[in-house]
Amino acid sequence: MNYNKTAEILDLASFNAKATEQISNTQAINLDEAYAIQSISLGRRYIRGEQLLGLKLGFTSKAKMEQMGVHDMIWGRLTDKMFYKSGSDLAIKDFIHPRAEPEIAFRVSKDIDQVITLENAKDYVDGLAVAIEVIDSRYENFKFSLEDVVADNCSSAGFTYGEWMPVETKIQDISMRLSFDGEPVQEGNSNAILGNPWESFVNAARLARENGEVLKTGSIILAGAATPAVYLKVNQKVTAWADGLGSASFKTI
Ligand code: OOG
Ligand code: MG
Repeated sequence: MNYNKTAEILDLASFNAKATEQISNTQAINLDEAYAIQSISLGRRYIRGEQLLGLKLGFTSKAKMEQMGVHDMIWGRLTDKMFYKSGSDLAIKDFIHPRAEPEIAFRVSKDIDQVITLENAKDYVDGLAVAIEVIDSRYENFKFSLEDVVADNCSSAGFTYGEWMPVETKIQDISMRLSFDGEPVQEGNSNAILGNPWESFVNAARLARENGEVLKTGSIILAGAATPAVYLKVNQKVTAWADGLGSASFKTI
């Protein structure tokens, strides 16, 4: 397996918004190799001037695992190029086959340099927000194995979040919804995310630590979708809402 070549193929597929073949169709790939490829492909983004903004977890809900036919939690990196301010336009032509999913975002309040537990997690967060993640697999037909999707930075392509709410805001057992033009297209409960979305934050901190990434002050963590993702088309107002957190939106053009 040529890690650099595979990372280049995936990075260019993203850069040019043109799908590529699943790696596992032609080559054996294990999870360690997949994370190595993800890291190299992100290195190409940093060279182009992109900056790391945070991490996202994937497949933290059964709904997502079932939708995509995979079985394990994964993590990927978010950069400033993927960030859309809530209320802004998102151009479908910049993506291959984008889908949106409702999420919860955490903002890190101080560098995380030790093990985080559910008991002390709030000491490291100064904001919670409802978020929309836009995922866009670089693989044809949005089909992949767990290793394929990890190498592809877990389909990370875009995200937005609403207003930051205080860390004491309730995020367990709250209703969440994704709407297109005011019509609900997915509804769920935040406990679909690992039984408690704070578990996602604890896991993100652990995974970052295990992989030598420091979660710096101001980093954004996306907890993983509570519901399946839905394909986007042009000319839609896409809104995520979570009870007590408010809403976030963008318009597709
Ligand atoms: C992989 C990304 C999964 C989530 O929230 O579960 C993810 C994919 O479904 O393409 O972001
Ligand atoms: Mg997601």
